[in-house]
Amino acid sequence: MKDLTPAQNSLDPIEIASRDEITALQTERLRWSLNHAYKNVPFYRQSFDAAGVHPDDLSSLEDLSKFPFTVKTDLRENYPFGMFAVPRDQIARIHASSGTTGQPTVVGYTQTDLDHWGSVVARSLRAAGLTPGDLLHNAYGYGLFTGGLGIHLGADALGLATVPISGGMTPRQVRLIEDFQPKGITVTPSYALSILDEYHKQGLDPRASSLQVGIFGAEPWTNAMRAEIEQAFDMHAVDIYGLSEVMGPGVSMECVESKDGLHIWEDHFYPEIINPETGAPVEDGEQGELVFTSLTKEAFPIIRYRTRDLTRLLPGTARAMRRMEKVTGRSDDMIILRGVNVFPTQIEEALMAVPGLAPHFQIELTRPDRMDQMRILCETADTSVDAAGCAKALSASVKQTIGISVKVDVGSTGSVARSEGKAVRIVDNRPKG
Ligand code: DLL
Repeated sequence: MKDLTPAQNSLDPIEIASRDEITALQTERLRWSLNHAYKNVPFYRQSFDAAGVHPDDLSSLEDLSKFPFTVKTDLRENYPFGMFAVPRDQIARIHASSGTTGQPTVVGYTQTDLDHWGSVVARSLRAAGLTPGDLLHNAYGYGLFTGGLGIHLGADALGLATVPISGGMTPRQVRLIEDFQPKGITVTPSYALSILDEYHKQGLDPRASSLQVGIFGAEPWTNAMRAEIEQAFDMHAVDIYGLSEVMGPGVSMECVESKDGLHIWEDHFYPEIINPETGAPVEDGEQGELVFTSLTKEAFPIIRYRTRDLTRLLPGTARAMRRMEKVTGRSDDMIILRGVNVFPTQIEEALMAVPGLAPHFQIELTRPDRMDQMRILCETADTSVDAAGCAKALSASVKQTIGISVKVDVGSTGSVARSEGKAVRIVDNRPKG
């Protein structure tokens, strides 16, 4: 793999600023953001008043913990535009979450917000080793989802040439990578695996492709998966994180030269980690739920938003701004099986360690005889593999490393449902209620 480390002089000054400079900028911006939300969004006025706090109560960053949290249902209850802090005619873009679990969450951006979004995504793409003039194959979905259009904004801002292919039509994805010779690909890790399958189906060698870096996010994925993808494509694989409520992709990004977690672009997004049970902030380095406050957003300021993503904060390395560790999972995706907490990423890690298994999997939950049961559906990498042996090896490894008994069904190649965007890892067939 080629060394893609960006030139130090191509970085934004804030990427190499001192901690004091970052703190000073954050404090000033946080004060602005709290005031902006309080003055212009009735929801925040009510929630601050109810908690007995006022934006003027903030004199240092630590004071933020006095302010109330915002959760997904708050956004749903203000559907569609109730959380906007600017008049409708100043909104330049709308995005929304898919709403598979309820009412969609609608977010808005002013032109200035879009410019900021473009700049943090540009910074992220540069951290992945892309430079002006490079060709980018953007296979995140275009539409209400922030993935496709968010990456596109940043690619424009950095001066890349974008192939806006979006997700789906996998044979065409392979054909265009082969014909256009992009240097980078932006895609969910699970859809990258579908593209990889298609390479093999067409009898093409993915290691011979032009791709030098893949920028993967929008769903949890493990370092074991990184190793698999890097090996399969002979390219770097780096992690990009974000969520629509906070902006979209580009809230944090892993650097290609260090691959040691994701630097949060702290000049725009202020992170905290809290204990998910008590809501109390925890020290850097401790695991908990990630909470974000926007520092510059005009249309949709967001104060102490509980992401439900579990991670921890670490000091800066390749950049001055702090890192978040690769997300273990969402608290909503945590399965409690007979008292043991399990995340799909743990199953992914166990599965990737069994030779002969393909990296595709789904977890089915059922409740026979009022006892929760987990079944892992996965598949062999090719026809020569001993499926029964692999099933035994995976269930033994899950028992040993996670401490739970699971059923494993190893089907033939192609038997597990494929993703064209975010993978559906858990199929919950337990009785409702
Ligand atoms: O998934 C934004 C995005 C698009 C990020 C493209 C990266 C690349 P939402 O649809 O609002 O936005 O979903 C946000 O996805 O709270 C996490 O649970 C999960 N997620 C996003 N990136 C990562 C990642 C986009 N790198 C939700 N690792 C978040 C783990 C991620 N989970």
